[in-house]
Parts: sequence; structure tokens; C-alpha cells
Amino acid sequence: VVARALVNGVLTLTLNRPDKLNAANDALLLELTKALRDAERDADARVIVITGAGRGFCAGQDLGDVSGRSMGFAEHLEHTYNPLIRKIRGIEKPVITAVNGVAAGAGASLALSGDIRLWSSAATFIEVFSNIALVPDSGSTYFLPRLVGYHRAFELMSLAERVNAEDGLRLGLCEHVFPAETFAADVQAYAERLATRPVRALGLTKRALNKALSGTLDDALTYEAHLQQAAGTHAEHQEGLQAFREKRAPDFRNL
Ligand code: LHQ
Repeated sequence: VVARALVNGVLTLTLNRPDKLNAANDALLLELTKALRDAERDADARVIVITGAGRGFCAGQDLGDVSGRSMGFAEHLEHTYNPLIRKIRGIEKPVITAVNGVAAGAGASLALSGDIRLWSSAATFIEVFSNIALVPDSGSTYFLPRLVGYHRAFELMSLAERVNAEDGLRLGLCEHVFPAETFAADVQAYAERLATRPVRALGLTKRALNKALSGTLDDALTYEAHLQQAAGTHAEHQEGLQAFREKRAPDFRNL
């Protein structure tokens, strides 16, 4: 239910239940988390793209699948959704969520969880949870107010209105919108450009940003210094310095 393709340093993981708008069942969530764990150890996977097959990105929990229900809601979340979101934010490689179509419920949380969010002009976003009288989960209560503020987040969650790509870009729910017709190619080109960057240093940058979001300036300064020690003693930094001196583009691959 998750297809993998590795092209020019870009590992694309495609949710593949198109007839249900890639609604998530346990198999899909566990497989996606496992694919990210594998990617962590795969030096050829420099940038990871998560996208959906067909006209949906992810419609959230598959409401026809009750396999998780025997566990209770909290346990189900801790077993499936939470490890996925933690892995996306924790993996020390850039993760792009490429939102090709509707992102609803936990699918909307997934869309927000990427380090870079690229939307198709056909993408839509719904904090749909309140339609079935549930609380936003899988990180939506963390991500959304940081992007749009408390009040807009509460309104989006309360009314469950569908946000289109134009409004998503205006609200800061994504970094770029690409035309639906060329979306896959535009995402691949963007991801390949990112894959030429020093992805190990970017992984440490990701760690620093995620920690800083929940800490003080003082903590951030200390953590930056600690991570800079790791970045500054790595071959990527040597290559960057040498390329600067030689007035050429750096080549960070295979370091
Ligand atoms: C679906 C789904 C779906 C199954 C569309 N399931 N089939 C975590 C842990 C524990 C418990 C509960 O929740 C969570 C987290 C959550 O994610 S809760 C939120 C769950 N998701 C939803 O409530 C979304 C339900 N879907 C919708 O509101 C709409 O389908 C959206 C807005 C996503 C798309 O609307 P349309 O573009 O109009 O498409 P559609 O409604 O016609 O859907 C197409 C097909 O996909 C349809 O099947 P059919 O056989 O009639 O073609 C839908 O039944 C199926 N589908 N979402 N979540």
C-alpha cells in the first residue's frame, strides 16, 4: 500500500489506496513508518517525498477499517499515527510532503508534518475531525496554530471548511503550489535540487529547528553550538569551504 521509487537521490513514497483517497489503515501507516526507518539508513535516499496516488493525498483514517478499534483510540494513535509523525520530524533528512489532492483529518496533519510542503493546484486541506466529533490528532494541534495562529486554527478545526491551494499558500500551509498537470515532475525537480544540498547538515538543521520550537533562546544557542561541532567536523563542511575557495559549485554527494 506504499510504493517506493528512488531516482537521483530522491526517495518517493506513494500512498497507494487511490479508490479511498488513500485513507489510512494500520498497514499503510506501519508500512510508511517502516519505509522511513529504512530510508534513514540508506545513504542513496538523500531527500524523501511523501505523496498520494490518484486524486487524493490522504483522507485520514479509513473509516471503513475498524482493525485498530479493539485497542481504544489513544492506544491506536500511539501504535500507528504517532510513531509516523515522530519519525517524519525526527529523521535527519529533508522530508517533502507533496500534496497532490485532498488532505483530510490525519491526512491534513500528515500534509503539515513535512519539512517542505509542496501542493498541487488541485490540493485541498480539511481539518475534518469535528465532522465526526473528534479532536484533531497526529500533530494538527501542534502544527496548525504555529502556522496560522490560535484563532484561525480553531476556526478551521471548528467549521471543517475545505481550504483550496490558493488559500493554503496564503495561510502558510505550504511553501509552493505547482500546476496539477505538471505536479509530479515539478516536485521531482524541486526534490532533486534539494538533494544536491548538504543533506547531513540539513538533518542537523532540522534537529535544531525542532528543538528550538519548544525551547528558550538560551537552549537554542547551546544546542546550535553542539550541532555546529558535529557539522563543522564533517566532510560536507570541508567540501563547502574548498568549493568556495576554488570558486566552483560544491559536490556534496557521496560524502
Ligand atoms: C473514504 C474516506 C475515509 C474511508 C473518503 N475512509 N473511505 C485516528 C485514529 C482513530 C480513529 C479515528 O481517526 C483518526 C484520525 C482521523 O483521520 S479522523 C478523520 C477521518 N477522515 C474523515 O473523516 C474524512 C472522510 N472523508 C471526507 O470527508 C471526504 O471523503 C473528503 C473531504 C476527504 C473528500 O471528499 P470528496 O472529494 O467529495 O470525495 P468522496 O467523499 O466522494 O470520497 C471518494 C471515495 O473515497 C468515497 O468512496 P466511494 O466508494 O463512494 O467512491 C469515499 O467513501 C472514500 N473515502 N474518505 N476516511
